[in-house]
Amino acid sequence: MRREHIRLFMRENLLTFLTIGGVILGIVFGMGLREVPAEGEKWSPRDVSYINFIGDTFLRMLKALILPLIITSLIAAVGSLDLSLSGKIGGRAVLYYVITTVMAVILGIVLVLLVKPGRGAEESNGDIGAKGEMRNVTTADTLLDLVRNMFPPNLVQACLQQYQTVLTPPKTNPDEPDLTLWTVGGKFSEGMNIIGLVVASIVFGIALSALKEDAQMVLKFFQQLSHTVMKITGWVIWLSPVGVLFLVTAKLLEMEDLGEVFGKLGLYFAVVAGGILFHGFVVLPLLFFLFTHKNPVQFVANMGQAIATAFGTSSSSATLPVTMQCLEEKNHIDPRVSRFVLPIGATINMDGTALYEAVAAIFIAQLRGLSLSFGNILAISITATAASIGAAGIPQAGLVTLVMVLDTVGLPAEDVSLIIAVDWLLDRFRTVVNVLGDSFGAAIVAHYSQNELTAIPVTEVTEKYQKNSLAYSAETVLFEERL
Ligand code: 7O9
Repeated sequence: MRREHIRLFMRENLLTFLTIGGVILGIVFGMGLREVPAEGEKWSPRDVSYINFIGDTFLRMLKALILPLIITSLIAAVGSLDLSLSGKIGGRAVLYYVITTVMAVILGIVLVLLVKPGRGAEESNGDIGAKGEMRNVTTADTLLDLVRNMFPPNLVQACLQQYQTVLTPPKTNPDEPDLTLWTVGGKFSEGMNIIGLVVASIVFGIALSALKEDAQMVLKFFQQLSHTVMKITGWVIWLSPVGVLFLVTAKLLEMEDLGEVFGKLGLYFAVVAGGILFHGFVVLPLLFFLFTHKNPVQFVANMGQAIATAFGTSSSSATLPVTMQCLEEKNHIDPRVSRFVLPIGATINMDGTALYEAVAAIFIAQLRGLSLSFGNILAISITATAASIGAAGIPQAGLVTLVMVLDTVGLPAEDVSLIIAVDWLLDRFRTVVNVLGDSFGAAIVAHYSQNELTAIPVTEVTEKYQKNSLAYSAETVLFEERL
């Protein structure tokens, strides 16, 4: 009886175990292989690129799914709801995003002020790479770019490029320190304009739902397309154990000095990692339990596949297809909610990133011996929240958003280099919690929207969902009968 129970459990979660095993093996191999080259030497970039090859191929497949997935899911989900209900669901999601992001930032700030990792820490001398480029941005321009990118003039171009304000120094004084005196221009730079595509897909979905029967075929088309993408996701997911293994191994081989993570920057690392994990694995599960009265441990366990993929890829957008699969197939969240709120969450809800940016800015200020007023700390919290919301809409985000936060307290962009040595590892933790935050959000919103959702007619999307949960309960019943 017991054995049967365990076997069924193992079979259902085989892939998750394998993927978590892949992450662990990746760490073991990475650490082990680092010792192979002679003392003081390391693996050549070419060797690392061969090891990374398999992981990179897996990542490419996941990334290929993002564009079709977000467009079709948003259109299908919003199109199958009426305007007022999608407004309510969207509103609830955004409310959740803002509240949890602010909670994450406050948690981070409290921790960094209590622990003071910057007092007494030595300065590390990481490489100052992007220095020259990072200097010429102002926070105002960056936020305006975000809004501009919401309304792309050309939707095909939006799949490839996003708009970026560029500042050029006055000819008379190329070293002019005051950026407001620089000439303002603009250009399109590499990278999908995700905010623009999300907005356009939502508008398209609203139009479909407004047209009702007149657009039934188009709606059905997008719903079926969205299923098709999820089908492919189901195949790609089987590659994740091997994919994450090689991604993690290659990353560990590529890193200069692991000593720095646990040495000079150790306390900083501990504050960020501790804060992020506490938020994702204690605060959010508690909120989930308070709001839904469901078991958060089971919920998180069901997201295992997505968590392992997030850690392996350090990209919540590449993990999005997996997150959606876990939410719908394992946690049985209504696809009309998950397909609507998950792409939005992946774009604007980054609790881990917000916490990280606030802690990083205060850590650097402590390191520099700068004393921060309450006003400074408030400014940091607001910019860190805004930066995490806007990150996906800002060309070449990543460190630029941290530069914005540093800017609020007058710290120079170059200071980013002080923490770059541990960023690659913290990124993985941030990504895990960003993905968890989106998932809890979808579940809480689905819980509050249950009654309204059952009131509207079943469409293709719901049909599949109900089939799934039927199949699930049938299996459970069968299993219980066997007992
Ligand atoms: C982390 F909606 C989607 F899936 F289509 C989507 C596509 C792209 C959503 C977001 C993006 C995107 O470009 N995001 C992005 C995220 C861009 C720049 C920076 C970041 C921040 O990433 C996190 C971090 O570094 O803290 C983290 N790596 O969650 O992926």
